[in-house]
Amino acid sequence: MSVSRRTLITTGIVGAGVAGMAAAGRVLDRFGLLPPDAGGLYGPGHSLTYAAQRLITRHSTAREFPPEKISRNPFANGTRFESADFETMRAGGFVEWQLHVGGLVRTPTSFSLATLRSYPARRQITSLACEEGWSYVAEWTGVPLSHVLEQAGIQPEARYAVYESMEPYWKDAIDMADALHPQTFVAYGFNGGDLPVPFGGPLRMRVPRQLGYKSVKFLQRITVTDTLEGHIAPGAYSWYAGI
Ligand SMILES: Nc1nc2c(c(=O)[nH]1)N[C@H]1C(S)=C(S)[C@@H](COP(=O)(O)O)O[C@H]1N2
Ligand SMILES: [Mo]
Repeated sequence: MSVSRRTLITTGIVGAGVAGMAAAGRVLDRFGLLPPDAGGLYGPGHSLTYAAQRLITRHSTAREFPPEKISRNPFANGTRFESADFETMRAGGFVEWQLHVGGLVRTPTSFSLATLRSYPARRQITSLACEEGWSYVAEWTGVPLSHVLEQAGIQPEARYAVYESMEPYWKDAIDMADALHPQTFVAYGFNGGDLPVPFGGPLRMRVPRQLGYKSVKFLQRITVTDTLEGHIAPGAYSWYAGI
């Protein structure tokens, strides 16, 4: 689907005044450009930002860096996750770790780390940028999320990938444009080694085109859906965090 600038102008999105916001919202929705939290905290301004970002960045890639730019002291945020079940799995080298993929897929499938590692590995040196202002550059190794989803078989109604951590609260979602984007990884490697626990090991989502909070750590479950209703509660963070 392509929306030309002319279409946007004639439908009144570009330069829309406050009165045009509701109409613009309907048009954005028709073109799949309305973020699911549009009616919430951020309102029409946020929707227009999302629409503009989507039109401009749908096919763009996050900046990749040369190896010498890898941060010497990357900062691991929120490392206080404590769970007896997690510690048991850690003691066992995470052989029991499973990534469950379900929802709008042909075959709900659970993947062990060994299975994920058996798929063609991809690497990227990208920046993880926290909304608080700090960032670091690291090399991530993993499987493109698109590959994992294709193993389970994506159904045509799919619009979102909802994903959850083993850590309570950490549940988020991306649209299919980001889920199928080649830089969106299910990552198990970090700077040449295994992904360390403080950085979300053994497995985390890596969404380099969005802010750090979308890169959920201790990834256990992905559910493909056609809506976010009933899956994602409007939170403190904006749903779309494109950079
Ligand atoms: N499970 C889980 N995932 C998480 C977080 C967290 O606290 N727990 N923090 C998020 C935020 S706000 C950021 S900025 C990044 C931080 O990644 P880092 O620990 O590699 O620095 O992870 C994101 N994913
Ligand atoms: Mo963050």
